[in-house]
Amino acid sequence: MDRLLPREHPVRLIDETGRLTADDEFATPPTERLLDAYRALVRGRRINEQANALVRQGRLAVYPSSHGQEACQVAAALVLREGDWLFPTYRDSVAVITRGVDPEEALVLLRGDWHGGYDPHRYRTAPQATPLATQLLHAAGLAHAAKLRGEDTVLVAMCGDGATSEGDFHEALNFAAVFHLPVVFFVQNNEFAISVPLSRQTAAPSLAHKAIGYGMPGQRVDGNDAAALLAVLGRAVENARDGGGPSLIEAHTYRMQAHTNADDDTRYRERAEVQAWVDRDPLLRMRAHLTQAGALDDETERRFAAEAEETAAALRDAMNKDVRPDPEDLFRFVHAQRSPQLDDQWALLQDELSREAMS
Ligand SMILES: Cc1ncc(C[n+]2csc(CCOP(=O)(O)OP(=O)(O)O)c2C)c(N)n1
Ligand SMILES: [Mg+2]
Repeated sequence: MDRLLPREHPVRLIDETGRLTADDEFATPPTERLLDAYRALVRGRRINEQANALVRQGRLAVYPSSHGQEACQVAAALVLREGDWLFPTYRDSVAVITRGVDPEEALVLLRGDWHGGYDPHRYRTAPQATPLATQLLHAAGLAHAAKLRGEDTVLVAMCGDGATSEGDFHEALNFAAVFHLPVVFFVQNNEFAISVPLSRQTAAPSLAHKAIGYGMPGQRVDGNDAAALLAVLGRAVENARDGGGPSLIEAHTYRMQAHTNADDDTRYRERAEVQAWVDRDPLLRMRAHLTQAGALDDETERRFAAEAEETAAALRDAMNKDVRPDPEDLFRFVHAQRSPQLDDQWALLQDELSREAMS
């Protein structure tokens, strides 16, 4: 039974100064892989900055930033194979983009488009869920289907600390455990659900401790250590692929910015607390490690920065285009046949459009 319990301290492979810390159970991923992760971290950070700027310019309606959580974001995507599935939340745009979705396609929803901008089947990435924990049930359902079909598919289903209080979280984990499904439930514990701190969310010793109650293994990992995340998530994914069933991974990280631009976090947390996490920045930690290891020179650093800048510029150009949404699209793709109520609304819209055309 002990094998289902998480460790007392989160798994960590690189400390805050960039030095390796030996671990009996988890090996540090090869330097090449860490370099890939660093490249994705640099791009992810730049995307977060650009999206925040686009909100201030009125080009995006809202952006839930993953600034400070980029190690979780890139690791969740990098541990999956092409045929696997990712189930992200509204905060996981960087994970979606690291998975291969074009940044414009990932963010277009936040500009006010009426639907998600990418094809979930093409990228094997579900739409980013806003209703908390619903995506965990969808993931369990898809995993069940894949298992019945004998497919070699593993799923990473993401959620926040707050989402673990939802009934859907319980149902998804219970179902996945009973049916022994290949799902890795990945909780980014960033200490807050909007203004509600973790201490008001659970009385459990940790969120990963919940796993034993479902009969699956739980593990805790330093959420700002990309190497540890790749090792722990990677092991959980391969275990699921080998028929080992689901697991629950809790990453300990921190939401460095407000919940979204619509939130004022100075009303519920001290600046000193936020400041303390600056030293634990996942990007700086990986940079320090790779530099100490002699794997990152100025030239590579410049190349990564230039790539990230290109991504940001493309995103800016795309979002600065004025689009005129077609209101008739609202009726086109949801129902094959319109209900009488929708017929009435359609008539109302046609009336408005014809009057607008005349004016
Ligand atoms: C079912 C449901 N209830 C309430 C909300 C409103 N809401 C949006 S985000 C949020 C906080 C979620 O916190 P957490 O799960 O920790 O994720 P984080 O935003 O920190 O990434 C809440 C309560 C929602 N989106 N869905
Ligand atoms: Mg949270």
